[in-house]
Amino acid sequence: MDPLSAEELERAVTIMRGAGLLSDGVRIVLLELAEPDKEAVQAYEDDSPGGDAVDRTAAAVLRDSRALTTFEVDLSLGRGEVIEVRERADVQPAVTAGESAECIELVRAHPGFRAALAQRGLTDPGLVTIEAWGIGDQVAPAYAGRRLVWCPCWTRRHPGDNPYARPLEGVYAIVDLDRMVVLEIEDHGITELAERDGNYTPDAVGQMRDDLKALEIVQPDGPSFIVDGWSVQWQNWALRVGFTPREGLVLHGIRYRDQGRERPVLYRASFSELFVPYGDPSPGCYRRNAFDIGEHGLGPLTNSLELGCDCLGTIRYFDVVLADDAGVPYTVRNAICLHEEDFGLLWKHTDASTGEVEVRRARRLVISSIATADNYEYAFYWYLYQDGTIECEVKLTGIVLTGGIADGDRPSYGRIVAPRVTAPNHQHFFNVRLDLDVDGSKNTVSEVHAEPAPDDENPYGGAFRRVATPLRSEHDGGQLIEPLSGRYWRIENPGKRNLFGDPVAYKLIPGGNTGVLSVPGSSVRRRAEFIDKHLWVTPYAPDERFASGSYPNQTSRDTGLARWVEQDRPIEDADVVLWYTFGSTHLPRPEDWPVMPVERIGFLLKPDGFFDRSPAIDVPPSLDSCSKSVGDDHGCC
Ligand SMILES: [Cu+2]
Repeated sequence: MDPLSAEELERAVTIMRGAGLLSDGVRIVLLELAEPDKEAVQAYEDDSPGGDAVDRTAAAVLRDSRALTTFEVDLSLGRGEVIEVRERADVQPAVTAGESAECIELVRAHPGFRAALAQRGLTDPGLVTIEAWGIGDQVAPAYAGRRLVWCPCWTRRHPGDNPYARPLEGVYAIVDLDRMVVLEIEDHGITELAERDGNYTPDAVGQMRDDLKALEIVQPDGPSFIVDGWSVQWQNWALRVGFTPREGLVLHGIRYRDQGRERPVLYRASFSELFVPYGDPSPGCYRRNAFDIGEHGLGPLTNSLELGCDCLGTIRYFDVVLADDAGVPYTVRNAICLHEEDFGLLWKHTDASTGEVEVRRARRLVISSIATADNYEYAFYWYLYQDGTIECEVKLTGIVLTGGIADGDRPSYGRIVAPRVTAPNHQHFFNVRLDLDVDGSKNTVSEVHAEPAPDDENPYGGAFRRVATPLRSEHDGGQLIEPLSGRYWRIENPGKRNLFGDPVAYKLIPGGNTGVLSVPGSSVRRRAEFIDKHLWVTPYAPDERFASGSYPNQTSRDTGLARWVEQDRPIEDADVVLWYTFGSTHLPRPEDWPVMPVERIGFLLKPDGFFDRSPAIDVPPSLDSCSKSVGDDHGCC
């Protein structure tokens, strides 16, 4: 499960070159480990072969810009040969970083674009920020079948200025990436440029507040985790950290050691899509519907994290290696951060009769990675807790996307965040693929909520009960949140019983979430059907990895979850995969400018009869000798 190393990436490129697959005009869109099939992994673990070499295989997606087609390649690194090549003439793979960079310079040099700049009094195209966005399916018929992006832009006065403070409202380029030509410069008329800089560095902000005292995280005995290669142990948890160019951070084989036995919980967890539709019908916004994972991939967007800034305390970083679209490996240093955090209270009770107090502090293991998608930052966090809980959280920050607006106008579909600068309404939808194996692969998912007892059992009117309904096939698996009834989903193993004779289980508890605001039949809804439901449940299938299908770029219809579940396959007592969609409706605020303080959303996986009692009961009391009481004479603890 280890991500491909630099040597393996180079070897994969050599194999493909040797097979004549990398002729001029061919770009490597994706090159990653082809993970061994789940059954093979479980058989390998069961056999404990003691270090027998397993053939490492890789998968690549190639775009041939001359033949105008796409190839999927499977290759064996061990045997040094191509296993299979499949032509996919029906898809547009993700846009590579190389294509984006070339396209942006092409637009910058284009005479029509320079003329549009000149009309706005701009003489230095070098100061213009240009972005290459997936165009979706809202394109002129003349462009059908072409590999396209569209390019909005902004300008700055100095190279160090906030790149989004001066939108060039109304000027958009459309580029054919295969032929690498500008097809069109759209010019919807001049909107006066914003005056203010919107800069946010300490220099630009000026006086920094001066009343913050040092707050240091000290772990004099080192961290409580053990790392061996990509495998991690912490408290009773064990897992493998992974990373793919498309999904970014991936977690494998999460297990919990319970009374000497390692019990599986989650076979694989990953972000399968991140979709951001904008809710403004203006020429600068109606095409802004970004599939950040499917159209670009999180890998190339991943930050090199900085010690003491992004992550505080005793940190173990993981570097990752990716290949650019020419097949040259490059390293993202400190791409994944592993550390522990104090998390306040774990449990407490004061015995009122004796005054005896037992209190425990909570610690959590944090595994995180941060991606910059143009203006926005997405920080992805997985937390493991001492009480058996797994939490997934996304922190959204960065710069809200901006458009220009004339003095005196008020935006109908956004908010003014600075003079002549508007931030349009939008939604962020994340889909997390959770291949749960709760104490084994055969699991059943139930919808659970609470409701008042029936009248004949409810003489005092206050009785309420838990109602659980098993989801039997994929059609049942399509579920929405229902906060008022406390709906959650229970993933149980019918073959494993707890002390009380009940099937052991975990439950998926929704956190902040939202519904969809674009109307049925719209481009947004057709292309991203996975946002129609908060939960989807499918039987495990190795090639079903992405909620919006393998190739959402330029689709007219979602080819992922919504199509797969049409089979209505059985999901009871099966190796199930849960796909949880959670979103945030972002109606921007002036306080989001110039850089947005983090917004948090996520969900929990909590044991629900998985253990026979609280697994956190054996956490020892702590006495932190560094803590001190100030402002009075009372000591601590
Ligand atoms: Cu937002």
